Amino acid sequence: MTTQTMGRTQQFLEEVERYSAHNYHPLPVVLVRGEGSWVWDVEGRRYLDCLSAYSALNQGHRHPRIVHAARDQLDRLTLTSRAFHNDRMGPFLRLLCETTGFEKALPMNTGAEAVETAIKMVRKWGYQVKGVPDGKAEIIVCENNFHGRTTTIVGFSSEAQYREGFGPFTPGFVLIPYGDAEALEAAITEHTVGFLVEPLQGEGGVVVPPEGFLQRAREICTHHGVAFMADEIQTGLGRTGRMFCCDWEDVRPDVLIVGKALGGGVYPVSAALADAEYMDVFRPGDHGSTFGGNPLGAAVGEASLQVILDEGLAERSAELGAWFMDRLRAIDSPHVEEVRGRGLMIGVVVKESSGTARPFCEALQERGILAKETHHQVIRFAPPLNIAREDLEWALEHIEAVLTA
Ligand code: IF1
Repeated sequence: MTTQTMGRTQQFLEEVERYSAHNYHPLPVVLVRGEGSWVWDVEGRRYLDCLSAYSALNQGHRHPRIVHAARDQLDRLTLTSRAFHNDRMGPFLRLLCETTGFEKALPMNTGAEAVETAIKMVRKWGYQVKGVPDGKAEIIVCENNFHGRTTTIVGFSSEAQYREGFGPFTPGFVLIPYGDAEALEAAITEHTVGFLVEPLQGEGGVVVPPEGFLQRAREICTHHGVAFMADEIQTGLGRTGRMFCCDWEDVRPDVLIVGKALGGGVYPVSAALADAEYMDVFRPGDHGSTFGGNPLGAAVGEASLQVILDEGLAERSAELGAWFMDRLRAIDSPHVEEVRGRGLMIGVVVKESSGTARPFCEALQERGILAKETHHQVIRFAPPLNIAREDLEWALEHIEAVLTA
């Protein structure tokens, strides 16, 4: 980029440098418009979005049906709080329960809030239903997990940077290696109330667990009366080629946590779902949030879910993802250790000898492709699930050029 074309970008970068907390290290691109799988920056350059806001844009940027639902609701009613009812929450939760096969849903806003909701629900279930002594509940989690950024959640992260300086942390969490069912069984005590797991680890570097791990963990949880809590905030809603990633092993969790694409990239919408045995531990006033279940979010959530169902985005992710992964694996690159993932949740692992993933992401940006590294070595590819095959064909030319440079 020449200096003058950097003029407007530079101006925005300097403003953000001055006024924003430095809690991210974004690529130096300033986006102004999004449409489907494409975004444009202040210089008028076009990029293919291969991050989808960490899988919150499964339906692509500004899907017309979702934008219409939001615009329509904006002209009617946007927020009531849960002190009163509104006419959108019921239909949304009904569709969500029918789609996921759970009896009840508790609507929240961000993924972390839905994870916290699940933690509180399972702890209270542990005390009231399972009979664990008060204050003794334990929840088992995995190394390399990512479940959000609250102090309770980062307290059970294995990533030093996510914990540094934020203690003291919430007790009652036990770490086991990801994918190790025997370690899960060994970690269970009479105080264990839940096992919280991503069925495929996203931030952990697009890590697919060993075949059968989810099924084995399900059996172990059933046997010991431990709630199987699936965090499908990133892997859910079609991203891995099935409606939910647990579906790959026909596993039904006891608690399902969803977010990100549930809001269709238009509004934050999340939820924790479970059958009455768990959900009914909540009594009026136990838990909630100002915006949870608001009519605007509910209208957007309903449209977002309907688009995924009507456009068969899970099936499309499976078909397109398998093809894309094959093409990525066919690239004869001296830098690639491995290509892994499921559906359109793909990680290209860069060899340590080739440095880190960041320079490859920067080279891709130069060629009009936005991808983000995770954990130094992995280039994450997660485009919208309705991306056109020809757009991926176009991207493959550039990805090959970058990976064979
Ligand atoms: C950031 C990571 C991804 C998630 C899973 C819960 C949440 C997330 C499996 C919390 C959120 C986001 C958060 C965002 C970047 C992104 C991310 F790199 F941080 F880890 F996707 F991998 N469970 N992930 O992936 O949902 O509260 O954010 O709505 O914090 O940097 P949230």
